[in-house]
Amino acid sequence: MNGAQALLKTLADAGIEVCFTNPGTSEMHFVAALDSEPRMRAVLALFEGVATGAADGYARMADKPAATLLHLGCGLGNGLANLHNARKGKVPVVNIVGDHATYHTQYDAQLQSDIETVARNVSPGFVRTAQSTAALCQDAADAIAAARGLPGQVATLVLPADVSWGEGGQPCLPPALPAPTAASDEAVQAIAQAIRSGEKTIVLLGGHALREGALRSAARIAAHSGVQLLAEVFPTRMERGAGLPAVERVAYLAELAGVQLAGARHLVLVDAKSPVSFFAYPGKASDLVPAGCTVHTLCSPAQDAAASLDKLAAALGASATQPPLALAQRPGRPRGPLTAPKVCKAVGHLLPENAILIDEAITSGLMLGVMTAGCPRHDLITLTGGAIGQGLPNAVGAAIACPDRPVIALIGDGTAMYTLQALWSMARENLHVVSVIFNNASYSVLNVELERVGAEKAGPKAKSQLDLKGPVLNFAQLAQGMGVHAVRASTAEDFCQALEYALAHPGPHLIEALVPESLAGPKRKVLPWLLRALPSLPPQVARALKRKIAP
Ligand SMILES: Cc1ncc(C[n+]2csc(CCOP(=O)(O)OP(=O)(O)O)c2C)c(N)n1
Ligand SMILES: [Mg+2]
Repeated sequence: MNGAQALLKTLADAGIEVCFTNPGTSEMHFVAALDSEPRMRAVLALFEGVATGAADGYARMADKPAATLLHLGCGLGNGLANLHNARKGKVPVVNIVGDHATYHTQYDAQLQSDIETVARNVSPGFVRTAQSTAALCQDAADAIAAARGLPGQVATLVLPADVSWGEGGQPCLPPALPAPTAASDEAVQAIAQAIRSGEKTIVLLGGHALREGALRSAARIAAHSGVQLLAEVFPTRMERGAGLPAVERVAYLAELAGVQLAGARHLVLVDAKSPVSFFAYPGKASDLVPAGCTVHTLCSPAQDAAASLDKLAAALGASATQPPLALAQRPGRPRGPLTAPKVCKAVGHLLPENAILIDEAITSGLMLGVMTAGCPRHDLITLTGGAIGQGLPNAVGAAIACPDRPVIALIGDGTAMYTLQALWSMARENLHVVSVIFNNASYSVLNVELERVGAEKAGPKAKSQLDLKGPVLNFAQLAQGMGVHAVRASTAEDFCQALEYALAHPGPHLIEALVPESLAGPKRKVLPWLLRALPSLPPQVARALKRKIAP
């Protein structure tokens, strides 16, 4: 066996079944070896950001890593943003980057670059360059173990061409999956005591605490002890819908998050990070924990969130409490000229059982949460690292991980253009993905941010950096050019019909929703004022306002 063949066997033996590739010459032996390993599915992406985002989406839904195959430092660089999103989401990825043959690097050929330096940013826990064919599979086993460790991470294995083509590869098995531990007795007791004090307590759920088992335990605790539950702002994967506990997410806008967290004396972190503002703004706090609030950690992302919450529930005597669950209810069928909230309403009206919903709709998705709260149960995937261009690639990976589940990806027009090539992979693999692109011809959120940051009055040059009006994109045509069935909709009736058709016909579809900006004109002007006013309003009024702006 050569190195590449042994590497593929090692990956497959470890249960890694999919490799998202964008190869070059230095990866040719790996590519050639793909046919020697029938257990490995290879999925070509036409841009590295699609390959890495697909690996991210796959692992979120399969709960195990996929591999990537990228071309040297430049290919890795192209894939970096979505590896960043995976890193922030603690998603396992075995990231394989081909390199020149070991003896070739001294010549500083055209594609020579410092791959490890690029990789360390997204792969801080594991970057290794394989040095010999004989040791390659041990390196691979170590990378697999690192990727699916506690918590999951991106592990980068750099694969020099001569290590790949050399003879004498020896497949090996990675160690067994690690078993996470539950919260310590001390942590459970201290938190139970804080909750029993009766002081206002918020339990912040993140990571695996947003899966069914943990959600139910958390909801029992909330119903029994009167604590409030919140979910982290951008979940890696959240199970929700009718029959599951409904948990409100921390708002993206720091001022709104401030309203949600106001008055808390205890904040309990369950596989979650203490909340911070997405960006810094002049004169505003970065740390969102209110003054006088003590932060407790029930369990870290390396621990078992569900078991930890069970332990806490037992300590509080809440194990048998029946928590309230989201009722089955859908919004009505929207009518009239299409708007972004009506698209969200249509999705809520029609969302099928067991769907995977990917939200990268930016300002157009403000109503998505409320509109789908009572839908049949589904998984929600969000933009964990803030690097846009995640959603369409995630949809590719999610659909490959869950071939029997419909995937609906809601994507902003600006965002869609980062990794639009994902559509081609959807067509090629015949994936049942409905991509909904909100064409509002704007980087709308940046127009909001421009008002919020208090920058100098924007002139035409500044404004032109944030609008997509000339030329207006035609996503239906772009999708058709990549082999995806696509239509444009400018009325709610047309949109609903297109969504019904797409859901009923397996395979990739794109619906281009022609919508006005959700936050434009007077709404956009008044928003910064409202946000600034929030801290001085009575809590009831502030909460009502929060629900109005971002329900
Ligand atoms: C990799 C990356 N580049 C740039 C940005 C900055 N950014 C955030 S949102 C956004 C525009 C989003 O526009 P669109 O998808 O059309 O959504 P809309 O704001 O119109 O709702 C940009 C460029 C980012 N977050 N990540
Ligand atoms: Mg837009």
